[in-house]
Amino acid sequence: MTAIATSTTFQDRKVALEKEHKTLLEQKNQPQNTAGNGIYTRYQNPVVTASHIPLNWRFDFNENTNPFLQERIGINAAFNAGAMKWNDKYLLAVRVEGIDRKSFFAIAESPNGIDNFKFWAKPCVIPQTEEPDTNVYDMRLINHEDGWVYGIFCTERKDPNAPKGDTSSAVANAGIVRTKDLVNWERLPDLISNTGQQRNVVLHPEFVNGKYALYTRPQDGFIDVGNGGGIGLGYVDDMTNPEVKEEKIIFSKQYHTIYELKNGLGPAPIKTDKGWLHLAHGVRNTAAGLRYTLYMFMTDLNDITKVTHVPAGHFMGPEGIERVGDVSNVLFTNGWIEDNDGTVYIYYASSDTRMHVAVSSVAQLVDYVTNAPEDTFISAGSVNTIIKLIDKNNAI
Ligand code: M1P
Repeated sequence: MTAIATSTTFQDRKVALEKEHKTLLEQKNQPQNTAGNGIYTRYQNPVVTASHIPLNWRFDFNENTNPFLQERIGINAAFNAGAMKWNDKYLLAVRVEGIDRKSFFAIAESPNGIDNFKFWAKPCVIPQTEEPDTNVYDMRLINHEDGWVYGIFCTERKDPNAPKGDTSSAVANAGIVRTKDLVNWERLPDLISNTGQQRNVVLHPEFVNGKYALYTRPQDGFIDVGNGGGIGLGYVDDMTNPEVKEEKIIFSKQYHTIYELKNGLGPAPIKTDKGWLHLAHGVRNTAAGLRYTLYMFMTDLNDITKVTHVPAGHFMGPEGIERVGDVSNVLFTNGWIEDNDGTVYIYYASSDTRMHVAVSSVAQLVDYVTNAPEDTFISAGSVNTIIKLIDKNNAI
């Protein structure tokens, strides 16, 4: 009797699991049904979640060794994905986080950029340096003009100088891999810099005066900025010896802004006629904890250290279900794709839990960045900016 009941359970569960998974993966995504802000359109469904992870990564499908068809390996979240178009497909290098807290990378592919994301057969195998990474996350994919696709990610290891009993403190740095096929990854040495911890390091897609240009985010700890902070820029002669000797801060954190506590670059910038479009995140502290929003700015085509335009405030902030997750009130991005027709797919994660897409275009983003008013840094200035717009509208 027991054997029959178990067998029925196994088969029924298998059919139900596969059906549920297929339905989720093949669910069509639609734009949100609102007039919106004219800058971008959010889509209704998250594009990748923990439930999108293939069933054979999680379940042992051998009835003899798993008679109850239990989930043997749990996945907690799928978020903070790098992105690129590759062989006409839209790829995300997703940060997949297991219930064991370890993050790793896996490629999910969609035919249209907005739905039907399916993971490749296996997660990415990232070779180790002499000192293994305890945790890896937030890969930026950069198709560099040298012909390699680079993956720059954060590698964390336990802080060797943490006081006895401190089992949380980590040292963060930029890990670097490169590939020609997104399957075989060559590990290069970690970034060498003299400015403390590094997260949110991004490679500029073009050479600058024959050198590789790296956007950095130097600071002493996760929250403690110490002598660092801000989005920095440094140069490297050779990515196989990635030493940044000097970093210039090109975008500082600033009092009473959405990047008051810290900031960091998102994906590699997009080149436009007007300048380099940048998407970044800014963090401020609140009574409810840290709030992460996305903002944009533009740098000069001929001098990438020069910020030419910065609209005031956030470009996207957490809304609806985006506000809730493992680390609530967080939007984070490290991937976008500029399509051949100028469409821009903005991939963003909410609350360190799931991935979403918003769709815009280079024309819309350039219009936004160059025409939305800049911050005046005081309330009276904000009022003045609004009154100017009212007067302009009244004069029509
Ligand atoms: O939890 C929010 C984010 O915190 C970090 O970002 P930052 O270093 O800019 O504060 C990262 O760990 C990121 O992965 C995470 O989403």
